[in-house]
Order: sequence, then C-alpha cells, then structure tokens
Amino acid sequence: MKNIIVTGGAGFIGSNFVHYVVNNHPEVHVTVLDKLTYAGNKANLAGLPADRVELVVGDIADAKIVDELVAKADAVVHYAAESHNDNSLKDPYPFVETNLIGTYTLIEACRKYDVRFHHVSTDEVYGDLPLRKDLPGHGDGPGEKFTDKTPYNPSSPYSSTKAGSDLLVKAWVRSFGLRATISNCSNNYGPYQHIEKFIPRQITNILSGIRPKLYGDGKNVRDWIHTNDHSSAVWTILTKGEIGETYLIGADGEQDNITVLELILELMGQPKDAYDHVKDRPGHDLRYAIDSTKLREELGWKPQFTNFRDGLAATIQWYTDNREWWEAEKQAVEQKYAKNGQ
Ligand code: NAD
Ligand code: TDX
Repeated sequence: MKNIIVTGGAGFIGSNFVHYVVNNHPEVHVTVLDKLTYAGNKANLAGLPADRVELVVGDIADAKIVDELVAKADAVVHYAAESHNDNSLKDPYPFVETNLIGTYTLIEACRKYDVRFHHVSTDEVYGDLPLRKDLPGHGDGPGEKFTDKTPYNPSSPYSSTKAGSDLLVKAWVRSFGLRATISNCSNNYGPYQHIEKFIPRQITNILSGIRPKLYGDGKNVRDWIHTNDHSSAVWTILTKGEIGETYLIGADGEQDNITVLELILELMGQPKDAYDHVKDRPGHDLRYAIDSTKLREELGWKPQFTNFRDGLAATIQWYTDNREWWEAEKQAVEQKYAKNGQ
C-alpha cells in the first residue's frame, strides 16, 4: 500500500483522511483526485509535504484521467461525492453524475488494473429508525441500530445515489472479483467541514451575529463521530478488512439536534434559546444509529475522540481561528438557505 489515490481528498472527510495518512503512515504517497467543486478546497491540504501528497484536479467521471491514475496505484480510497441532502432536494442531477457515474468509472478502472478499492459510504443508505421514545426500553433491544444486515431504504436523492453506488461496488465484487470493501459511517464533525452542514453552519452563524437555524422540532437524532475516528476506521478496513465485506463505522454518539445546538450555544456563551425554528427538510430522516460491533470485534478498531463536548469545543475553536477559511462564502450560503425558508 505505497501509492494510494484518495478521491474527494480536498473535501471535509477526505482531507482529514489525507492528514491522518501523512501523520501516521510515512511510507505512503497520496494522490488526491478532486474536481474542486464548491465543497473542495485546496486550503484543506495546505502545509502537507509536496513529496507525500499530490493534488490532481479532475473529475472521477472522466474515464481518461481515472485510467491514467489508477494504472499506477495500489489502492483507491473513494470519498468524492456530492454530499449534501438539502442540495440534492433542489437539484439531484450532480448527485447522479458524481455518485453513480463517478463510482462506476472508478470501479471499472480498478477492475481493469486489479487495484484494491475502498468505498466510503453513509448510514443514510439504510433510511431512518424511529425516534427512541417510540421504542420499548429506550433503545436497549436488538434491531434498533443499523447493522450490515439492515435492508437498504434510502430517503433522499443524495442517499439513494449513495445506496446505488454501494450496490455497484457489491456487484463488481461478486461478478468481476473486484477487491473492494465498503464502509457506512454516521455523521462526522470536525475541522474543514463545509459551512452548509449543521454544526459548522450554526457555529459560523453565531460568529457572524446570525441566529442559528433549527429544522422542524429539532428532535431528529444523528449519531456523531469525530472525523479523526472515521479516518482511523477507514485505514483499518483498507489494511485489514475482508474483501467483499461491509463495515459500519460509528462511535455511539447519538444526540438530537436541539441538544447539539444548545451545547454549541452554551460553549459559545449564548443564551440556550437564542435560535430560530425554520422550515423542516422534506422527507427528513428521524434517527440514525450505528452498531459498529463487527468493525470493533473483527478488526479491533475503536474510536478515540468520544468526548463530544470536548470535540465540539475544539471544532468551535477551529472555526473561530480560521475565519478566512469560511467567511467569504458565508453570505451566499445563507442567502441560498433563506430563499428556501431555512
Ligand atoms: P464534501 O462535500 O465535504 O467533499 C466532497 C469532495 O468531493 C469535495 O472536495 C469535492 O470537490 C469532491 N468532488 C465532488 N464531486 C467530484 C467529482 N465528480 N470528481 C472529483 N471530486 C469530486 O463531503 P464529505 O462530507 O467530506 O463526504 C465525503 C464522503 O464521505 C462522501 O462520499 C460522503 O457520502 C461520505 N460520508 C459523509 C458523512 C458526513 O457526515 N459528512 C458521513 C458518512 C459518509
Ligand atoms: O441548518 C440546519 N439546521 C438543521 O436543523 C442544517 C443544515 C441541518 N439541520 C438538521 C438536519 C439534520 O437532522 O441537522 C441534522 C444534520 O444535518 P446535515 O449536517 O445536513 O447532515 P445530514 O443530512 O444528517 O447528512 C450528513 O450525514 C451523513 C452528511 O451531510 C452526509 O453526507 C452523510 O452521509
């Protein structure tokens, strides 16, 4: 595993993975293949050594560029995607193109050159779970979290294209012997996350003097994991995972949105109720929750950044210290949301 391609390596989770590899695996050279969409940012890779990390600006759906790069690689770790549910509800097309055609293009090249492929996916492919208060025993019984046996049931254009991309990978493993693994992770937080997403949107709202915006009643539950723990999990699966297997990645971090928002407000010295309720997301998934037993027991992975309060405080500090990273985009992002009543 000397030469790896990281697609989407200039985005939030991909760039955190590139930092993780550079810091922990000195023998590995990383080629980032990234189209630099609105969500990709060269600055996310600033300061990394040029002899360890190369950025190639290109589209994963461009078969020529993909072929040239994959021919020289030992593995592809595939993060590139259109990743925001709200955008997919406005304009699904780029999601079909990147998440489906892009993934298809990569696995065809990996098949041709027999290159190891790891597909980074989401827990959203499984749809949603009922809120815990609806369940007997408040979440202690079996079947109340997603496992790799949960049937696919995606809700949005985003999650349905991710589900489709997972199924392409599974079919390429079975029909063509592609050496691939899949991971489905829960909601990530940490540095370099685009300010369209929930946690950075609220932090940068407060830093800009704008009241935070909560969709609907805010009871929806997300299972938060620090992006560094996602990186170590992907590395573990890439190096120790069994070909053809799916591993769910999660750190037992369930929180409802109101609780997260109140914690952000508290950590930033604001009154607990200093936010607005805004229009709910159509088809808004109620609850995600991951059972990561397989990854922990079979591959020996465990998360390290499990104190959510400390992780959130560090993330707030990062956005506070790096205003130049997000400030120029803030107005346009908020205008887009405002047009939508959000
Ligand atoms: P992001 O939107 O921050 O970054 C996506 C990156 O992919 C950007 O750098 C963008 O420029 C690049 N990209 C988009 N289309 C491309 C194309 N056609 N060709 C090349 N590059 C392209 O996304 P993220 O939140 O970092 O998510 C990364 C991956 O992790 C995605 O596959 C997503 O489905 C998955 N995931 C995300 C979360 C989460 O909480 N954000 C959770 C689980 C899984
Ligand atoms: O302003 C907001 N107010 C709000 O209440 C925004 C942007 C979101 N929300 C809610 C919607 C969700 O319940 O917060 C929750 C989190 O929203 P997002 O950050 O948009 O994430 P989500 O839709 O849960 O999807 C994320 O996790 C799974 C990533 O964006 C996906 O790429 C990943 O697959």
